[in-house]
Amino acid sequence: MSNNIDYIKGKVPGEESGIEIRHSVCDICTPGMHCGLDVYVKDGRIIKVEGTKEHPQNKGKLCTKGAANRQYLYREDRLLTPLKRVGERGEGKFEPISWEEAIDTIAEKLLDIREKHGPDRVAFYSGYSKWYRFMFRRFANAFGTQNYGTESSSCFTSGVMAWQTIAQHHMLQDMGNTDLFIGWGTNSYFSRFPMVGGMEKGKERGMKLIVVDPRITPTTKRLADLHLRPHLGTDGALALSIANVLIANGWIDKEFIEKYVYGYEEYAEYVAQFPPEKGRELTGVPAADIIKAAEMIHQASSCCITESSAPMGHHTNGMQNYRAIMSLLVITGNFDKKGGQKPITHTFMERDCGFATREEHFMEEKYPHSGKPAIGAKEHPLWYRLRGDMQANDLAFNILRQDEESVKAIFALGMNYRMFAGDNNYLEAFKKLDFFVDVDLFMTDTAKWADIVLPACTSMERGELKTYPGQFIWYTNPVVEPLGESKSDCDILSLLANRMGMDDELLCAGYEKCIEYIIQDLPVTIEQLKAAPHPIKLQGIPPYRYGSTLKKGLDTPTGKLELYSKLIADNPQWGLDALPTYTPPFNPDKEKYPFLLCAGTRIPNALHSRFHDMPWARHLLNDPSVEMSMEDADEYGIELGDDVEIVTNIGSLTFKAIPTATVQKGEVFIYHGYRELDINSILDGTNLDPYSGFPAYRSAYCYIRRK
Ligand SMILES: Nc1nc2c(c(=O)[nH]1)N[C@H]1C(S)=C(S)[C@@H](COP(=O)(O)OP(=O)(O)OC[C@H]3O[C@@H](n4cnc5c(=O)[nH]c(N)nc54)[C@H](O)[C@@H]3O)O[C@H]1N2
Ligand SMILES: Nc1nc2c(c(=O)[nH]1)N[C@H]1C(S)=C(S)[C@@H](COP(=O)(O)OP(=O)(O)OC[C@H]3O[C@@H](n4cnc5c(=O)[nH]c(N)nc54)[C@H](O)[C@@H]3O)O[C@H]1N2
Ligand SMILES: [Mo]
Repeated sequence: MSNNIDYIKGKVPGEESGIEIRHSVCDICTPGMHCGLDVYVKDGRIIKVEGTKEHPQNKGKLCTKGAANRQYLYREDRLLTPLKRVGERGEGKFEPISWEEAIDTIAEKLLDIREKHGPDRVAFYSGYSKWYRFMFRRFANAFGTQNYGTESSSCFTSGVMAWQTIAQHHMLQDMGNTDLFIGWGTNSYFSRFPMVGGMEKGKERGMKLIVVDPRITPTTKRLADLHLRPHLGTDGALALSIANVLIANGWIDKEFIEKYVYGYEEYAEYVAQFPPEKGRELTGVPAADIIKAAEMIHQASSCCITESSAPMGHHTNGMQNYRAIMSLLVITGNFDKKGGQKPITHTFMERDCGFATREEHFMEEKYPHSGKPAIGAKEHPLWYRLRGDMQANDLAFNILRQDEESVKAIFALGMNYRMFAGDNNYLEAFKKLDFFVDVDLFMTDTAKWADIVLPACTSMERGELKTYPGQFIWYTNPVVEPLGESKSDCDILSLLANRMGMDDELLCAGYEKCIEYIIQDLPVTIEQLKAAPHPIKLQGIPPYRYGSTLKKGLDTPTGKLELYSKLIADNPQWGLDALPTYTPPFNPDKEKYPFLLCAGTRIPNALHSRFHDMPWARHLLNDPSVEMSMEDADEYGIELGDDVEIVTNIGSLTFKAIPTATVQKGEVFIYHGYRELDINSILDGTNLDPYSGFPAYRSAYCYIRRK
């Protein structure tokens, strides 16, 4: 008996303890990770989680957030039943209802709005979670609207759009084979640790590394051969200045340009305005470092640049800066060759895992081409042309206008209104809605505004398809029963599709049938995948052949890589530049607002809105803080822990000061997502990138006051 207790205390799996290890995935961050979990289960409850050694993604490791999966699943505010609002909207008063009543109410309301006002008066929105998106987009489109939008209106897509204007094709770094890797705004130690392994391995085999980051970080200190420190949001000028040196020295691939590139002459003429001294003036990077970077690119036999989802895109000039950066690879011929930037094969959930599925077709099939253009089409025409979906940063304004195009209902999966710059606009917009449904794991500040709240379950309580680079594929099994009456999002969508009588067999048939459709060309079945304890490697898939995309020809308007975008040039009414021109981050009055505010650089123990209320993660950095340079702290008489007020054109908030040698003078850094000190509530929701529609979270402007 005492032995048994010891086995239990020690959490030793086996018959004596009754503890079993089951395998699942962590779905807290993006499908780009989805690390393998060993979940220790006793009597139907999770008692511990560890990283799975055999898993190709994390090989046994877990980050701070992943290690908190048990606490996450059993958070006290987990939703356990469907809820119906009983108080005023936003008051947070609800009573439990049955699933039947919830689904009936939602179906009736949405169908009624569609009949009376048209399908475009309902918006379908997804927060950061992505696992259900392929079904959700199809659901919205089958309902009849293009107004499907996601958190990716602020994340990742700006870079994809930059590549679309250049190559009509999304491109990724071939880091495993490159001679020179440029981590442009990369600190993977905090935001995506599996990439650190790739960089370390590369260094072992002699790969050189340039990191471009205004801050000193573990990545710049431990891995960078050259650290370039531009001011926030000036990366476009830096790239153009490096290009200037490359062109002036003839360090470009003339043959490649002649054969494959459109608009080089116009581009070279523009770039002539950015000699290194001008580059220094605009970015703060010493001219010698700009020249050094160009030399390193010239000396490398191959070069690629990381895909960054946030630091480049979160500026008023974000997409243009991306284009300027990626143009460096175009003029040096580092495209579609070993160690260069590689065209992706679309596998599943925006990932390139080395094989193709039918996910894209599944998502596109029901798109209402003749429907009304999505919200944001007028404000951000390039976004609309390249994405076809709603730009969610325009949604609150659409509702606040209260005209014949204003949305009357939102159906959301995992909405966090605090993610939007100027998020108070959303609170005003919620008040104007006829109907609002939010599906979440927890009773969030957004769910409190809904009329119906539905309880979703986590990845450990459901089964789902997973794919990983290296031709890995898997289908997980639930490791515990869903808590309370919670259900998976895809089951909820399918219930609704049936109740609404949607003309879509696959959605009505449910998640597994949809997946069966998506993987129909692969040499495996769902049953085989479910039976495997870990992801399996698909056999017989031919590897990508470098050069094959160029050989086939590109789908851009000119059939070439476009330094000068023909699509943009042909649409002068958009008022956008066909070249990757540089404009400094918007600041209406530099004397009044001398500081650049970067609101969001990742911290290891938080993920957006989700971890601030979890003591296990929160205690690692308890106070919402503002990091600033030692020089500025001295000048303002600020010491560690002092209260510092951050004042923008919208409002002010007070944070605890962390003076640090890692930050440059004139810049302040604050993490987002805190409910009690929400930086987005004092950012300007109209300060958007005209190309992508992304908010300028990372080059906002402010002044500071010591309290
Ligand atoms: N721990 C943790 N990890 C996360 C997340 C999280 O919330 N917490 N969120 C996930 C999500 S959704 C995303 S999009 C990714 C983002 O992931 P990353 O893009 O890797 O993360 P960041 O820390 O935001 O930015 C990386 C570095 O870019 C620098 N940087 C900021 N602004 C600029 C700029 O204007 N120019 C340049 N050159 N560098 C700049 C920052 O100083 C920082 O060191 O992280 C994902 N991973
Ligand atoms: N100031 C500032 N703002 C930013 C950023 C920044 O850097 N600075 N970054 C931007 C970026 S890059 C991103 S990606 C966004 C973050 O995007 P958000 O959508 O704000 O991300 P989260 O806070 O994680 O919120 C997601 C919600 O989904 C819920 N959820 C989790 N799993 C599931 C599930 O399986 N089903 C359902 N139905 N719900 C689930 C969570 O509980 C949470 O309430 O924020 C953006 N906003
Ligand atoms: Mo993101």
